[in-house]
Amino acid sequence: MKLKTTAEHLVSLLAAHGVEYLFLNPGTDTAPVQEAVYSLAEAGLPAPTVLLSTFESVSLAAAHAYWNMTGRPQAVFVHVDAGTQNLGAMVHNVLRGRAGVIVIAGKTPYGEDDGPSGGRNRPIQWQQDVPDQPGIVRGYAKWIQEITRPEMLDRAIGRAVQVAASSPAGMAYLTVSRDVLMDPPRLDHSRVSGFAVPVPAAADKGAVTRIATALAGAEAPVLVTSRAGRTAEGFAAVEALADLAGLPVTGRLETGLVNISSRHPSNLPNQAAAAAAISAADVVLVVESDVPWLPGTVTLRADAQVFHVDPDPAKASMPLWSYPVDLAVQADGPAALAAIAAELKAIAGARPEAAKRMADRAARLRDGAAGRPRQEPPAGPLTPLGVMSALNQVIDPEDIVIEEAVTNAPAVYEGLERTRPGTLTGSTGPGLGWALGGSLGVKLARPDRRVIAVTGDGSFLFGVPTSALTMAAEWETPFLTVILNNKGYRASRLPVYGLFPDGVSARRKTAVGTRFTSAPDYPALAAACHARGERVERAEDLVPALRRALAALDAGQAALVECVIEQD
Ligand SMILES: Cc1ncc(C[n+]2csc(CCOP(=O)(O)OP(=O)(O)O)c2C)c(N)n1
Ligand SMILES: [Mg+2]
Repeated sequence: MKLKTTAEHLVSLLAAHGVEYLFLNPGTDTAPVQEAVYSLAEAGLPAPTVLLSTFESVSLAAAHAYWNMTGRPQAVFVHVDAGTQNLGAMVHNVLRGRAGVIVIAGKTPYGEDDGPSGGRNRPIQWQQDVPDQPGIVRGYAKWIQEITRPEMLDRAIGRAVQVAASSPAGMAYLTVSRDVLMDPPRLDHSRVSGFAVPVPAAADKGAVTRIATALAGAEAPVLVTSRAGRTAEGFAAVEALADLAGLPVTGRLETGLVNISSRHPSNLPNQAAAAAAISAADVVLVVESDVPWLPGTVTLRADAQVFHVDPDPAKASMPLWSYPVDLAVQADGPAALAAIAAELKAIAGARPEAAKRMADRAARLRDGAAGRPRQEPPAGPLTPLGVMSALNQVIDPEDIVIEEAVTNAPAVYEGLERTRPGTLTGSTGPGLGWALGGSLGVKLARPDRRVIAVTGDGSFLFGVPTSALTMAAEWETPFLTVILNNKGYRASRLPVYGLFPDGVSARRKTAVGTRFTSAPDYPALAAACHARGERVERAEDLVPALRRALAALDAGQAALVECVIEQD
């Protein structure tokens, strides 16, 4: 088949660059793309699978989660400026989560004709002509390009994939107008090769030696990481270094990933333990963490040495970032950890006293390990930790949990067993409403696994649940949502008490704008969207309810379990 339109060329190029999914919310701008998908299919030519998105933020979270699972960027097609605006806070999560994603937005046509060239023929196409459509995402996108001519398309798509996937990964934002999409394609010099994604940087040899030497000589070192476990190799490298150096590991401050098994003796299960370990440390190794500790909870030792390894240790996207760092190393975290472990092994081989010190530390960690999470009473009112105990009883080690539990995130980290890489993921960003779309993306990437979102009730509502659950049915990507329903925004109430301990709100034991007095009937909402829903109020009822929900998942239906929790 000879390609007829630039839209056909666009869709072909996405497939040629390995984009498997095109999350599409169509509008007048996308007609050539919609036609291209069918025409390529009829000609037997490859195209990404198109999945209908009924809300843009949900599909962007899905693409972000797909990246978390695979390291492969997917494409989200949105309708001009309005669709771009509906990407909402998920754009921020992509930035902070360093997720490689491609967003393509239509742009209103340049031409003013009513003919076949795709020009303007509806009033909205003048209204859509805004001065700075990419400005909507400018503070967050890694790279922005407007496709103004058919002959630039191959480079625009090649660059988009290349830039999105290169470390630190991020969003490539493209705009393309309907009349350009209708133009005949320029295939004469079109190429898909030569857009190499840079190999992640290895750490400088001298820096690796300095860090390994410091760890070998340290009295109380600690490893702080938020993302080193993002790959199976990184997870293995964290555990290998922890075993070798007898290092406590903290990676629990930012919402996110499992970096070390919750059963590993080095795992620091909560923020208090993390803050204590960092305050006591003479060597602090920070690997891929944006917020290694809260200054208000940690006082570094005067003699502490801080090493910082990150693909972007300068944190250029954060105007104020002033953690004290003695040696900053620009490198891929997982690779650097493996190199540090290899160097440390060599040092241990050459210096028996260092080997003994590290082995003693590892033994002390094993002796002092908290062991399995605290078990909650099996009956009575539900508590967040009780929900985790119940989940531990019913989910498999390979099931994948998405965490958006906000003030109950510590209960997830402390109470939920996650022992394998990639089995806990999240937005690692500040925009709530990620978990439902994220679950869709995880399920697409890992169709063989069960996917379980643990969310606050507020976060569930931010996730556009009617769209997300409908999309789960449409895409055949069922997931289970466990709502920790404390009837509102606890995270927005506690700071009022914190800043005004003797204030009116604290005295009234409530704060404006934080209580849901007319919350939805969550199981009914689920039922309206093809999902199985259940409400649970007592601990003894939760395990059977979760089992019923998981059975629905196994039968291909999304499920929701609302856990009613009384919290201040
Ligand atoms: C998109 C977005 N809007 C608003 C906020 C501010 N915010 C942070 S936490 C929170 C409340 C979350 O409520 P819920 O998920 O029920 O968790 P809880 O605080 O009850 O633990 C809000 C509104 C945000 N982070 N993201
Ligand atoms: Mg809540």
